[in-house]
Amino acid sequence: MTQNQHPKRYTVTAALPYTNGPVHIGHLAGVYIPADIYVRYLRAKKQDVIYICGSDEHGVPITIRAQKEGVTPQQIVDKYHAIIKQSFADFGISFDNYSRTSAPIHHQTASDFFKKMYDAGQFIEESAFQLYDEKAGQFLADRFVIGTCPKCGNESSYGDQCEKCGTSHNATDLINPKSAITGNTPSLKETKHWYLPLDQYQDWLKEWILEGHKNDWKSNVLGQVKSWLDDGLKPRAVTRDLDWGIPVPVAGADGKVLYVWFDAPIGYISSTKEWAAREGKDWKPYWQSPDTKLLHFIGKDNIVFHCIIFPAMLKAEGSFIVPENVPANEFLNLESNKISTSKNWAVWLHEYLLDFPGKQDVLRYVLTANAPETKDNDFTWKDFQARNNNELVAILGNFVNRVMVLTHKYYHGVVPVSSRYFTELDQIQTFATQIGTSIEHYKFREALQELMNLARLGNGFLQENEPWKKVGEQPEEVQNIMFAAIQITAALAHLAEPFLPFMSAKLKKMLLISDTPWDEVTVLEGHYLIAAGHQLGASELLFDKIEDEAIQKQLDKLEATKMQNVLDQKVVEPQKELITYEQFVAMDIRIGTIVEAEKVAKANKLLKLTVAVGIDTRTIVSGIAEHFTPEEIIGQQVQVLVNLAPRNLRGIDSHGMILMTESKDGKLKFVAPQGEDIPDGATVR
Ligand code: B3M
Ligand code: ZN
Repeated sequence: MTQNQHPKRYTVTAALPYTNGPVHIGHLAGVYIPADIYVRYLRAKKQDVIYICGSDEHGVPITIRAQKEGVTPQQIVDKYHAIIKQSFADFGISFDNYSRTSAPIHHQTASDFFKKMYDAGQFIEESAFQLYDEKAGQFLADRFVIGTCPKCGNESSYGDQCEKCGTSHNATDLINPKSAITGNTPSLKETKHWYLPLDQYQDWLKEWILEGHKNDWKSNVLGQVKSWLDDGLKPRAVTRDLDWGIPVPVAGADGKVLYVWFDAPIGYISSTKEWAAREGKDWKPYWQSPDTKLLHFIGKDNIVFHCIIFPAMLKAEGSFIVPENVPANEFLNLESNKISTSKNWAVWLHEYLLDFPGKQDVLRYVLTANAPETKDNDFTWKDFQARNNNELVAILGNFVNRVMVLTHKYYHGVVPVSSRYFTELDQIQTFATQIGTSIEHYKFREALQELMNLARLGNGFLQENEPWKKVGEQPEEVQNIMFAAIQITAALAHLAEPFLPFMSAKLKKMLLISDTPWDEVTVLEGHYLIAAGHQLGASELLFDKIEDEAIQKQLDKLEATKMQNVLDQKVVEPQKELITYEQFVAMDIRIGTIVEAEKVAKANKLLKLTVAVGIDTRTIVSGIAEHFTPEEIIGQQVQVLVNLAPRNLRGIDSHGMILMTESKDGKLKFVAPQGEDIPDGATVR
């Protein structure tokens, strides 16, 4: 396989998000920001590039969400498609087209694709026994069934894929399968499906990826592909017995739809067609011409589909190119826990913007600086705050602000004439090249570091030359210094664009400059980014400090989510067996007052209480030490089961039991009498 060193055009795709919920920081960090940086950079390099995405509106996750919200799948996809599309736009994710797989053009494209393969005899048609939920009256495909992963033992693997080890399997491979709809153990029922004989593509895949791309694909991607190929590929069903999806376009396939992972990647092609129709272009070269570089940006759970199944489909269909790289990222965690839509453990983009309006670039920055490029990574709000305050504000913002303010102060904002060239300016070109090389190698963290190093260089330059000290005595030297500092500022405005597009636009507006191609972001003696005499615009702050309160608010929100999840999991204990009235009245429950309390040595949970129960004052050992200090419960009225046979706990005889209950969040509470004064010894019945 030859490398496309100088492709004529680029087709860049980002995974189509499922429209079963809004998008969160994990989506942005893993897929959409890296791809966005890449395409923005290519555009600045004046390359022919399209950035393609859309909503993935089929598949079981949609149906499950619809059932949960009590609405139709169509209502679900309409709702989340709108929210997702808006979030991407808000964060400057610069798709050339954002489509949806419910669009007619997609149904047509996916149907045609299947039909062409079908007509060429590329599927195996086979009746087989599949999992069936008698109670729900439907077959259980994909996420409708949960069971133990045959590969890693994860007990909550889906029917088509284990999220823990990434393995993709058939639902019937699951050990101990259960219906996600009714919880029932499914039975087996015969049904006809069409299978893609992946085994026939094994050798080709091996040569293309493991030989041809062993040096340029990321090791996490190669590792997964290798493990798949080592296990040996098997035929995979590409149709399902479901009512939500694209109908299988052949006779005798009533009630069957295309498997979502068959239709979704074709969505990249349909979205490209939609773009081409709108722009008056031809979509074909972007998918069929060997001088096109096709790239799929995805998360690690999508590797097998983009590196094995979709390429096999493209190859089988026959008229398409295959991807030249599939830069997949690992996962981003949130405050040490896995991001989860169902557990609401996420920072939702639309909610972030309500709390941090106008701060899109701060999140873009933090997510890039922390991108899970080679391993899973953690997003924490403290780190978010620190990176904003110590990096964006203190380094980048500070440099730009000093340059703007001083230029306005000394020269009314007019770029001064310079008579001296500082060799520091040579480095601007080096930075542009290094940042570009890092981006081309999908090392976005490294690229961003370099950008910040240019800002550091600017700060160092001002610090070293101290124009503010020389302004009285050496006005000409101050002009030279400020002229150079303005060049660095302009370079930052251009080179920051792929990462921080909002800041870049704002800074260009402050400098009153327009876009410059990446390769021309160079300063040499006699070649400058901003000429002497140019009038700068008004100065504004690029970033501002994020205070502790704003961060605490986010942490409190997560704490509340955690609490809610505990509550949601709490089940009311089932009723115990019936007892007789005699058994009930046999219990002697009295009101008492705790008069003394002390810790029991070497027993974390126990308190030794002295309780006045009217009849007498007695010792009771109670397991409440983790919930109360001795001091706070002295004087507390409680209910006591006084005729419980004495028990010896840690060498102390306990004469009775204090009645307790538990609050929503699991804290023990006394069942104390309310209101009126109740004397110790009063009975409870
Ligand atoms: N919708 C899976 C996901 O969101 C899937 C990606 C499709 S890309 C063609 O993780
Ligand atoms: Zn597994």
